[in-house]
Formats: sequence, C-alpha cells, structure tokens
Amino acid sequence: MMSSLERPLRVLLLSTSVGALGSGLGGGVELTLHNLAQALSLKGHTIKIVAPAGSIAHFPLVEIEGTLQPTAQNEGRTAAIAMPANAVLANMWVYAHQVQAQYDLLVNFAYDWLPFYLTPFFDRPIAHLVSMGSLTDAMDAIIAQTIAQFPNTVGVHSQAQAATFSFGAECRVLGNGFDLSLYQFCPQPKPYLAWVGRLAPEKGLEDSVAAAQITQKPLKIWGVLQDHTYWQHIQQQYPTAPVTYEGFLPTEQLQNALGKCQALLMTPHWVEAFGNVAIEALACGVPVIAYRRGGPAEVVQNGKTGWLVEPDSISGLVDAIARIDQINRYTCRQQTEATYSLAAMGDRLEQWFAALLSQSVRPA
Ligand code: HBI
Repeated sequence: MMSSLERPLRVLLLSTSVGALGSGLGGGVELTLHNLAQALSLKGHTIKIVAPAGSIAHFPLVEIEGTLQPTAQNEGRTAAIAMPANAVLANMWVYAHQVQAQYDLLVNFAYDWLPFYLTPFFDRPIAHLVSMGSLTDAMDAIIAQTIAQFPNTVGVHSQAQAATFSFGAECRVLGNGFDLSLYQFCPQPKPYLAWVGRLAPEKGLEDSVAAAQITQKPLKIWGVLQDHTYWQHIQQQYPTAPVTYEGFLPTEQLQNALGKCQALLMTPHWVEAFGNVAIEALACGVPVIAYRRGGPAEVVQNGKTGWLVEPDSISGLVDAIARIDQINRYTCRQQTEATYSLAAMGDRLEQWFAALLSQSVRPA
C-alpha cells in the first residue's frame, strides 16, 4: 500500500509524442511509461494513459490524433522549438487541460518544450520525467524555468543524466523499475553476444560491431532500425563481422532471446540517460559490458554484474569480452531484484510525488 502518500492518487500519464506506444519509436520511454503505470497501479493508484493514436497499452488509454513530433536528438543545440501542423503533442495537452480536474497529478514523458511551458497554466501539478540528457538550449532553458517555479517536479533516471544539466542537483534521480516476472533467469548461455536499442548514431552500434569483428564472436542485434544509412555504413565498414540484425521484438520475446546471450554490449556515444536494456539483460542473468558513460555505468557493478570499459575503447571491449565468464550470472539477476523491481520503483515514485504534492501550492 501507500508508503509516503496519504491516499490513492488518480494519475494521468502523458506519453512521448514521437511515436505510438508499441511502435518502438519512443525507445526506452515506451517501456518506462508502461512499467511506471504498473508500479503505481500495484501501489493502489488509478492510472490513465494519453498517447498518439495507434498506441497499445495495458491500462485505460486515450488515443489522440495528430502529427508525430520530430525526434529531439537530431536537432542541434541551438535548434528552435519545432511544432508540426496539427501536432499530436499539442492535441494531447489540450485533452489533458480539459480533463485535469479528474486527476490529482499529471506525469509528462515527452522530452519536448510544450508540456514544460504549459505547466503554470494547469491547475493540477505536473511531474516531468525527463528521459534523455541535455540536448538543446531551448529544452534546458524551459526545464530550468519549470524547476525554478515548481521545485521537485523534474525526475531523471540517473546521476549521470542529471549531471548533463546545469540544474541537475534539483532533479530527482529515480532509476527505473521492471516487472521482473517477465524476465526468465537463464543459467546457461549460447555462444553469442547481444546489442539492443534503436539503430541510430548516438547508440554507437559500430563499436560493438568492431569488437565482434576482432573477437569473431557472433553478435545479435535487436531494435528499431531507425537509421538505415547508418546501418548500411556499419555493414560496409565491418564486412567480416559475424553480426545479424534480428529485428524489433516486444518485451516478452526480447527477454527470451536476450536471456540466452553470453553478454550484452552497451557502447553509447551519448550520455545514455539510463539504459533500460541493461536491467532487462541483468534480469535474465546476462552480464553487461558497457562504456563507463551515462546511466549504464551506474547500473553495472564492475566485476560483479559486468565490466565497465573506458569510453570508446574497442580494445577495452575486446578485453572485457574475454573475461565475461568471470561474472556470476545469478548475481546479475539478484541485483535487479534488489533495486529495479516494480515495488522498489513504486516506492521511489511515491516519495517523489509526496515531495512534489506536499509543496505544490498552486499559484492562484
Ligand atoms: N524527441 N522530440 C522528442 N520528444 C521525445 O519525447 C523523445 C524524443 N526523442 C527520443 C525519445 N523521446 C525517447 O526515445 C527517449 O527519450 C528514450
């Protein structure tokens, strides 16, 4: 039941607007939103989700029509705020404004300017779960302004992600939470490695492929093929790498395939806010080999649940791959149960919301 809240909350979750939930275009946010809904529901709170038309959800869902938002990580630091005609993001927040009186709290999952800008115009408090590190000046400015006016309303996934923002110290670090019953522990792996994520430049797939080519260890790749040119270049650059693209799988099938792998490689070129896939792998007993960069570096316990590698060091990856058998696969599973279960995340969320609601005296 509730720990740090007096009573059950009615919570409206507003999705990312770069893709329908279930399309994979929303990346980690899709799973995060679903897990957060589950974590809160298990604590007795009432959940409703607002998301682009075509979304799939396991909770009451309101689908909103409109044009999807362009992805922020392709913009430059000085990019102006982009809003397409008939933006689904704008339409989602018109709906939220109309129904806000039926809820105690709104949670925003979009890494976009509009929900932050609208915060002062709402009667109900809005909790913003920021899903990436600092990308553009305009987003940094509007998040900073929101925190200044409404302290405690911005949550992030990791210290490393918070540290990319000038206001990082005022962000609530939440980690993440997963339904671990969906992830089967696999004690005996098959002789291949895994890479999971959107196939896009910031994810650094080429480094993992380079390591596969050197070690000649087969590497299976799962995820949304977001950037076809990027993928073609990698294949041309590493023609003898034993890699196969396995497509995008929803969680149940992904964990089944991922669990059999010897290790997961995480070689992001940006500050990965958290790296949900690291937890998903660990939950199956799969050790993680990751650059010492961003969220994954706070998840992987070096030498215990995987190996942390000097960022951008291919030779470091090769060395870590050679030592992967030193990691006890059951320790990997145990770590996720201790820190990244739905119950653990639910507690962290309730503490965040209690702090947010206790001081959110809305200006008249
Ligand atoms: N870009 N503009 C925009 N808005 C988002 O919500 C967004 C994004 N790019 C990527 C993304 N969300 C998610 O894939 C990551 O936050 C995980």
